[in-house]
Amino acid sequence: MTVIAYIGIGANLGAAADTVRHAIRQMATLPGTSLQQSSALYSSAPVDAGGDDYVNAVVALETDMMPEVLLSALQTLELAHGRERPYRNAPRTLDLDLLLYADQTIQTPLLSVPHPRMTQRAFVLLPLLEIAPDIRIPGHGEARQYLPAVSGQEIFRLAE
Ligand code: PH2
Ligand code: MG
Ligand code: MG
Repeated sequence: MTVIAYIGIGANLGAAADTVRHAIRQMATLPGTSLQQSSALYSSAPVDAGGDDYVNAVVALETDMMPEVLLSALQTLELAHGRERPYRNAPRTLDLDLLLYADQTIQTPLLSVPHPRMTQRAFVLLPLLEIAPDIRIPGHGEARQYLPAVSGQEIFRLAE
């Protein structure tokens, strides 16, 4: 059995756009997984964080991996790109967040799905709605209804 999982990608250290593109290609080759959709790349100032502007994107993966297994595969990719965690929301070479896993709500010490802050962040909502305009967020209803609340967050779609 496969499910659709949405992954939020972020980077603001090093060659961020190249890293995001590379990570998308790598996710497409994870076991039991195919890349279903991929948003454009977007640029925005750090939200609740410091450092350079971020490059963000969202992809839809079709996968047979269980959520914890997928999370661990994403963390392995982060580490392969030199991810360090010196303090909360520190600038990062690569951040891969499991936003949505099918229509499931998951609450464990390791994993919170839907991602708790995803409705408050333009850098998640815009790329997500680009590839899934009608998506619903379990416990929150239609994702698109949260757009007006984030319209003050400046975000740019990068050229291909
Ligand atoms: N990620 C954060 C904190 N702030 N800001 C932007 N623009 N993009 C991000 O991906 C981001 C952030 C923590 O993961
Ligand atoms: Mg994040
Ligand atoms: Mg993260």
